[in-house]
Amino acid sequence: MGMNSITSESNNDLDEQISQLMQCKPLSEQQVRTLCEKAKEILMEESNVQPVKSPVTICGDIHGQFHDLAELFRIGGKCPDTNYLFMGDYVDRGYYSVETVTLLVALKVRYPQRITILRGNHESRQITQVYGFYDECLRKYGNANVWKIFTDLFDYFPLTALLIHHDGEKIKTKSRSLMKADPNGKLCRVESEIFCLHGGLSPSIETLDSIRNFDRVQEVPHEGPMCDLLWSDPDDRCGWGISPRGAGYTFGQDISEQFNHTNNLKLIARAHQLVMDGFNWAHEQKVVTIFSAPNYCYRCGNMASILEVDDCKNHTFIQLLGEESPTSRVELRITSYKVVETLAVILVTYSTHVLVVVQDDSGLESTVLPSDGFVG
Ligand SMILES: [Mn+2]
Repeated sequence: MGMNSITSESNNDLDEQISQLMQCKPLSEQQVRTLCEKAKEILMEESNVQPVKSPVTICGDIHGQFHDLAELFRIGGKCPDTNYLFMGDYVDRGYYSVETVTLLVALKVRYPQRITILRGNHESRQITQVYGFYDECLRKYGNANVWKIFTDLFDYFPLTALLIHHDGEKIKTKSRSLMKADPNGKLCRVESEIFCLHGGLSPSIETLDSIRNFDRVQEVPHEGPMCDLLWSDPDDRCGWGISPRGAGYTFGQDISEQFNHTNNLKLIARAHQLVMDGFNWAHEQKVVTIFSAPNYCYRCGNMASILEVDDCKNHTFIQLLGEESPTSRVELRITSYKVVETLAVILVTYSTHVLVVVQDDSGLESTVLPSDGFVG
């Protein structure tokens, strides 16, 4: 008896709720309330720059397209067998914001170390009243309570994540011998690699530390650094520009290069923009956009993608077609960027919805950690 039996009982309940949600059946208001109370406890302990270990699969906008999210899990692997990092915009636009966001929050509560859910600009009281989540809650629950519960929870979602190379026990084992050779243990440090967030950079933010320092538990403001992280977009023009969205900024390659250099980053991974292939490189591969809602709004005809980052820092884009995509194309779209001869293009045909997996070297893999030389 005691803690263990309570925990396993609550896990049983959660497992039942997750399998109900997987069938696209919403929870009751009381279940949502209890779930979100637990989620708040977990999320409030996370950082504004939440550390995430590889291997992990990075996903962009979902926007209430529940059946496409279910397909994403079928192709990408179930949580917790696969670790996930979602970069926001779970709600609005699609018909199943309630089921989508409830499932992701339930997975977060059940497997807090296996899934990270960042905040997007749609995880906001103001935006969800315009673009669908509020109305959907009214329709499905008969009142706005569930909308209130979720939008209160959104204030606790972390704003960004830092994907760190995970060498776990290898490093620990190695560090003993390394400590002899190098008492400072410099070779054992964890390397920062990929900075993940929904929108983009801010003229008020130079370092990751400045992000760590502000109080994120509030509605997304109309301006300022927190707003910019959720609203900004990369642009072909240099410097900062006024965003046509009316919030955030556009930022050029010079800005991305400076930010990555200052913070020892290889790549900024972000979501927020519809891209037809599901992913899109910018700024000479300093920035990548990942969008995970195929056939966005059930009519855009775009592919979706997710990015798998493995232990060895290989990164692989998996492209997905929506279940309701107007296209039935099964042609191979090999969107390779500087695919190098040492890496195979992996072809995957799990279902009619999947086209191609491209193994893309593009610099990341060529970065070798000092510790790599000691493997084996
Ligand atoms: Mn967005």
